[in-house]
Amino acid sequence: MYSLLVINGPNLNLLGTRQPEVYGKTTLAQVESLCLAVAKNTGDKATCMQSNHEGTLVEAIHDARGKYDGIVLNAGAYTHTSIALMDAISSTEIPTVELHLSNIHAREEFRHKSYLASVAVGQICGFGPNGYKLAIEALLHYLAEAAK
Ligand code: CA2
Repeated sequence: MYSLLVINGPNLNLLGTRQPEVYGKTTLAQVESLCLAVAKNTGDKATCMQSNHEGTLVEAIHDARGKYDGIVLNAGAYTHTSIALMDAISSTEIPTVELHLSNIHAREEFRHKSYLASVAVGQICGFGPNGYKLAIEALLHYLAEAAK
């Protein structure tokens, strides 16, 4: 059984309540329920958290060491700005999948740059809430392969 931490960053608490044309109608609570169900279905465990604060996200990644086998991270806009989050991921060495609801490469130029991509095991974007399912499945597969 693997323990996964699903982290959502700034403004993702607003999911389903604003800009449905960009981010859809699914709420964060529904996304988190999906994550718990996907992990439970494979006999694994997911824990979800959200914060609008960069330092809280950095500390959540630090605290994940020894507690979680992998992280699914939608860092929101910090993806495009945060060397601190990049350093947190690389220093904890916990396999991390970078996740975005929207296809960041098909949006504004400033969203094309991700500081997290170089330290993540991979990036999933553009599939809406189903991306969380894909990210958990990819991470579980990665962990199982790494354990062989
Ligand atoms: O597509 C994604 O998941 C993003 O990480 C979402 C971030 C954005 O800055 C990234 O470039 C891509 C923004 C999250 C804002 O979430 C909202 C949800 C509902 C209403 C307003 C904002």
